[in-house]
Amino acid sequence: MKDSLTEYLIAASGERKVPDTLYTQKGEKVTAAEQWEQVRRPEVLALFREHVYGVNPVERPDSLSFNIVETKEGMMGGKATRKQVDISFEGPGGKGTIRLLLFVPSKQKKPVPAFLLINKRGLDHMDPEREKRSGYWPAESIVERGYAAAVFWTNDVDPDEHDEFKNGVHGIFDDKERPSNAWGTIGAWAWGASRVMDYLEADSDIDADRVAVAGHSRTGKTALWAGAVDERFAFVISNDSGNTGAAISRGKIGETINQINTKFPHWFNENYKTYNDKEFDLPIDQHMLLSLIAPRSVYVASATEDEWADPKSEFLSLVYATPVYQLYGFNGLGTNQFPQPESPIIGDKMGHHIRIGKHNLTQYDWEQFINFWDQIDK
Ligand code: GTR
Repeated sequence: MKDSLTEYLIAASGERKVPDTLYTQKGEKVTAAEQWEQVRRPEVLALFREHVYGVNPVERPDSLSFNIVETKEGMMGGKATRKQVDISFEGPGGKGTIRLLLFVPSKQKKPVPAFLLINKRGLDHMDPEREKRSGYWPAESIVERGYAAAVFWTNDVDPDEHDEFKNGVHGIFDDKERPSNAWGTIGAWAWGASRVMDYLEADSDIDADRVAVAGHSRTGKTALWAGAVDERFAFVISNDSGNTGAAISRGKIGETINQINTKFPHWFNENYKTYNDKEFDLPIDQHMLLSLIAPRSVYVASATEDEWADPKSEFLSLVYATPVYQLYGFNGLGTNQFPQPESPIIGDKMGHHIRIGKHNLTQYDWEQFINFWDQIDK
């Protein structure tokens, strides 16, 4: 295991130089966790807000309220209690509600740890009755392994369309004139995950110190940003998140910043568009996003047939984020060798696997996330 960032870069990427996370804007080298937390971490967070994901106009609104619409025991053949909770808020432009669906293992001693999925695929994938099931959100398996399974739908926060930021939480909270660093849809979804966390903290069945936030693809990007901003998430899972998710942008294959900004102009802030075809001008790269999660656990999953996301660039982010974990005495993956398919790495606060197959979130992926957390959490 190499211990300096320069050695990582040369060993893992050859020519692909990325910004060094551990130099402050004044050019001082960060050598201690305290210095990271007080000086450099806030700088890096501010850079991501300013240049990529945007600045939120609001954090937890004073109007936030929780309405437990239902608590139903005896679900999943008696193994789970189902809760449905409306998380509501109000701003100058109106009101909004996020519906949380939660299955809590019945027989286990409370509080229990939880996995929260940010679901973009719609309500078929979060059927409260469990008639429709899929590997995308295998709630039965999560509960079986002793974790609460929580999910919300991104559309409740902000529909995934470019409508000049009229609908969703943008319509509720944004000023008329949106500055060039204003939050986009991914920033809004991450905000939604934090509001769900506000509820989970208030639910005595849930161990709020052990909540994982997970997402696939566009919501994998969201999970990483949510975990970077909100330090209450103990574990952050990115599945096939690709461009502006886990993948290093400099030298990335597949989707580019230009392509993502052109096809999804509402996902990030306006400033990010100035980096179209100019990845090398960015003051950050995506390993710095993962660094913001330190010293909490982070897991990056990829798929062999997902060149658009670029598995190698996703893996490199973990390698390049390792020096920040080392400030806390954690070794990260413990390797900079890209692994064989379906040979998961359970490292020191970092996990990784590359599944055989296409861009998707599957039962196999979830089993690895749970295996990782079983080990880390003991
Ligand atoms: C693609 C997009 C990716 C990824 C994906 C998804 O069209 O280019 O960045 O987010 O959608 O969310 O499935």
